[in-house]
Amino acid sequence: MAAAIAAAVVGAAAPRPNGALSSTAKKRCHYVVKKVHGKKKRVRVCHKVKPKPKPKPVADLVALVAPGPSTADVGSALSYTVTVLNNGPGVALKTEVEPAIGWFPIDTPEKFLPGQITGTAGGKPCEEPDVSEGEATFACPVGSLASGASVQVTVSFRIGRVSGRELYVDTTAYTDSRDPNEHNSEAIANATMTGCLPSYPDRDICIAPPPPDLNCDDLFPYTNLHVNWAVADPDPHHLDSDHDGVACES
Ligand SMILES: [Ca+2]
Ligand SMILES: [Ca+2]
Repeated sequence: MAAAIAAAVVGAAAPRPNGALSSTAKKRCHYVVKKVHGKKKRVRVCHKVKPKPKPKPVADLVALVAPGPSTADVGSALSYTVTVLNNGPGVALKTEVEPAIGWFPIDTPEKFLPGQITGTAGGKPCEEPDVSEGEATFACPVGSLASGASVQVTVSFRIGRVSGRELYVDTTAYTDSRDPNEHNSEAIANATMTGCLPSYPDRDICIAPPPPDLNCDDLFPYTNLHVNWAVADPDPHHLDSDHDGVACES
């Protein structure tokens, strides 16, 4: 704890570097006897006292996803709506809703452009999605949400011609306030993909029929985990050129 001889600042808060006085800085002062130029003098010594942080409001955010389709065609467009409600009792400060869509509802990287996955929260656009590990996540800032208030979050995307066989939209609401129940802050919707080619039954991968005629680079641009997988005739995408029943050999 820094102590300062207060000859120049007695009775006033210390000026901040920018010249403004701190509204929160408080001082606790007392007098001590010190020798100044050989003479004993009473000198006022002050210590800064940090204000106690205000307790955070308590706000129970609840995420509810509207029932969506239980199946979805590979290559089709989908939209999900999630309602985030503040069950109070206090205000939900800096509320943010984060939808995660998995896995890989996209085509090739060149086709993964802004706009392919979009979201809005209370009518305002969400941030651009971040794609990794087969999941697209993005943040939708909401701001303060009063007790009893709710906001609608809409997520829209197109399932790529390659996807998982199970799709999920996992939406979680966060707040800077204290949420006493984090379990109900998350809502998940699932759909099973339909229209997958039976020639490619491996690894829970769903591939749509041509056109276009896809190659291995199109299918798994972000990872090399999906090499050497099974192919059955008629192999509409011609992924097994040597006809040994294995596609995309490593
Ligand atoms: Ca909650
Ligand atoms: Ca082969």
